[in-house]
Amino acid sequence: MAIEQTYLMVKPDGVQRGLCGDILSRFERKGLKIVAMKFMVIPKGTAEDHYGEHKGKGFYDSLISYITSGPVLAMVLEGENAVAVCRGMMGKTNPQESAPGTIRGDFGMVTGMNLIHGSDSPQSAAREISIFFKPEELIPYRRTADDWIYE
Ligand code: DAT
Ligand code: MG
Repeated sequence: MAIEQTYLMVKPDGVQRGLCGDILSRFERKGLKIVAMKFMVIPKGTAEDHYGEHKGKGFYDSLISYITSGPVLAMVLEGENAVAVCRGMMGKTNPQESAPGTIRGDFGMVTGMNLIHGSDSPQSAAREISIFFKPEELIPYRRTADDWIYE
């Protein structure tokens, strides 16, 4: 299985509720490796670029206003099959349909406040990483714990 990078962000509700640590620790304990991280308020144009696939949908304006309403914790995580692994840990888009044990299933109540974003494919991941991070902000390093996470 290929090593992938994926773009994750704790959305403004997750930051405001003090859940950055809980959410990040789930990914760390799972075995994902932190490659980049940034605490930022997303400029409107960047949000429109990131969520371009949803332009024209009924929830688009409120989505842009929510995602730019306060700081987010943006990050790139790496691991085997990282895109699908992280999506599974996030749960379904609607937290009420997300299984217990997932981030949205454990912490969220409504779709418009679902705490976390994660890329939905390796292609989306590459696109989203390039929106939020410069190439030199992705830090390559050997993590000794990988010897005890992967066979
Ligand atoms: P996901 O975040 O699970 O990848 P998505 O890409 O379909 O979901 O949508 C992006 C975000 O837009 C989602 O996290 C919350 C919001 N959203 C999606 N569908 C919605 C809907 N039907 N009503 C309100 N907000 C919605
Ligand atoms: Mg999506």
